[in-house]
Amino acid sequence: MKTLKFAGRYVLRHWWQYLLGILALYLVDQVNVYVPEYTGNIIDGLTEQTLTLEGALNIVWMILGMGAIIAVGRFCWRFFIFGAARSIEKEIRQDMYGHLSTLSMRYFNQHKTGDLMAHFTNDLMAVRQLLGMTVITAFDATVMMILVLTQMITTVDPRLTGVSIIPLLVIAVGDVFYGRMMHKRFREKQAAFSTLTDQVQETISGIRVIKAFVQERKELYAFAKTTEATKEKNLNVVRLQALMMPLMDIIIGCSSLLTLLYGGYLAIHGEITVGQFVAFNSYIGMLVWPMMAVGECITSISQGTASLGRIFGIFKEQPDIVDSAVTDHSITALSGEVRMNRLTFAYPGQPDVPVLRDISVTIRPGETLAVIGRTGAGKTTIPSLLTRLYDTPEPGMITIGGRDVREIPLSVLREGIACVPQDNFLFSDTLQNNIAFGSADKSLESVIHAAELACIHDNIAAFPEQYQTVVGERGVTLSGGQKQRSSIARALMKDAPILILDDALSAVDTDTERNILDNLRTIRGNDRITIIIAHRISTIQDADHIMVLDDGDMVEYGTHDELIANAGLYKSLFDKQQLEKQLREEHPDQDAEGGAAHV
Ligand code: TTP
Ligand code: MG
Repeated sequence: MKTLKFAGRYVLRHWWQYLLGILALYLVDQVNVYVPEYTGNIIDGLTEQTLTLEGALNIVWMILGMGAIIAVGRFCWRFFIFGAARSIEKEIRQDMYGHLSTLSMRYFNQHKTGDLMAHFTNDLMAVRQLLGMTVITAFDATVMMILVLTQMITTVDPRLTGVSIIPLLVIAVGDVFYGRMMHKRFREKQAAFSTLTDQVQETISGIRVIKAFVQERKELYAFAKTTEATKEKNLNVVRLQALMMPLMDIIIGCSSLLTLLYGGYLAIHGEITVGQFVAFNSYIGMLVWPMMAVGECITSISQGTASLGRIFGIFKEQPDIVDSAVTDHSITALSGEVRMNRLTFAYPGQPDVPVLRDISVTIRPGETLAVIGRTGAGKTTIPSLLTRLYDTPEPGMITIGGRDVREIPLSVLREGIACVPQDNFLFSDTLQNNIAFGSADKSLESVIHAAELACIHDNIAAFPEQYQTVVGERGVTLSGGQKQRSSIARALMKDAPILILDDALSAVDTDTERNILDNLRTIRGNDRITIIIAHRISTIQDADHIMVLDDGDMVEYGTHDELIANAGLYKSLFDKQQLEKQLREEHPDQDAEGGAAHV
């Protein structure tokens, strides 16, 4: 019911288009049914030799006029109703996109990208079909059926009408069953097709792995199986269609035969004229389509409403993380210290597995906090909570300038934090646009300045198209380290009070790393906060505070010297990485890159 109300909101906005379209449709139908009557009049006039040339010409003009009205009318109903359906499709798509982007990470983690994409393609198409073609078909079929039957009964003969429509009723009833069977086969066909596209997509994105493991042949066999299955499902649809057409012809044939026999009998006995007989045959032809349309409408309505339901499902979904009653809109910028107060957090859906336990730290403006720990220790979870991709279970667990993050307007919070995420993502766009992505100032000078600070300028300057180089799927592929540094430049462009680098230097060699860190120290000054997450001690040893995380617990906290003196996990990591460094220096040929020694 709510789904219908949801669709109704969009339809009502276009009510006048529907009204004009339906009026045009009605006009076309009304005129259409008179054409056989006039043709019949000519024939009767000819047989009874009562037709004068002038009378014949009048009728011809009438028929021509009707033809013109039909043509204009057909254009109009298409124009108005299809136009409305396309507009509604666009509006729903736009609203859906807007709504989807407000939803929280939880929603995106729970839904597959492919499913979300299907809402924008298949489901919207079914809705457009429902609001366009199905509206037309349902209205047209009903009106046509009523008008033609009335014409047959009033202008020809009720008995003949009764006899000749019996076979046509079989079409209407049979069509419902046909529709059901077709629906099932059609769904199977669609499912097979989406498996096929999934497979192609996965093979293309995984092509490096397939080649490296020499699995091309195996993939080809697997693909052959899928294409075979798809062909089979397609043929299932075609077979049913192929069966249907001749059956339909037979039934229509029966109807014509009955008309011929009984109608001929009536004509011979003078109960109807020859003209009426001819007109009646035309009417029978006009009834076939409405009968067939019944099944079509039922299928399309069931598909369309199902799709509408799925789309409505997205709109029902409420974003979890929004500005609320506690939000203080007088806060317009981030300032002050960042504090974590006994921070404990578990991801939604796994409340019994806290990934952070009882973490308390304070970072004052001008300071740098480093976070180090094994993979899965909970490091990335800290920036996710700071930027409110997820909310802390209790207020006060994370405060900035003494205010809980929930009290800070979401846009102020996120604009005030520049984050280089671990899975640095570049859009299929130019490097200039990628680096300037989050900032109002998109000038090339500023972009170059940020790129210089992130030590990526020299690489970019060496590309033939420099900052206009398109990266991503349609452009050049950057190395892991180049990507990381471009993402750092993007974050530096924002010049935010809080900067977070999540494992953002892991693919950068140690010399470049040093340069970037020196640059950071210079530009961050003594009023901004920097949080660096890393695996490599060389990245973080100069930080003001170092937090060592182990399986969600803060096992050590202090400066580099304090932690070394502490002789705990940090010291053992340090010793291990020193040893690896020594080994590399003794055998430089084995690892020329000086890559990250992972904890
Ligand atoms: P992270 O905080 O992502 O771990 P990390 O950043 O320390 O690891 P890495 O060095 O590899 O980047 O995850 C901590 C734990 O939380 C981990 O066990 C996985 C779990 N987790 C979820 O359950 N759901 C999620 O959405 C994420 C991101 C993590
Ligand atoms: Mg991480």
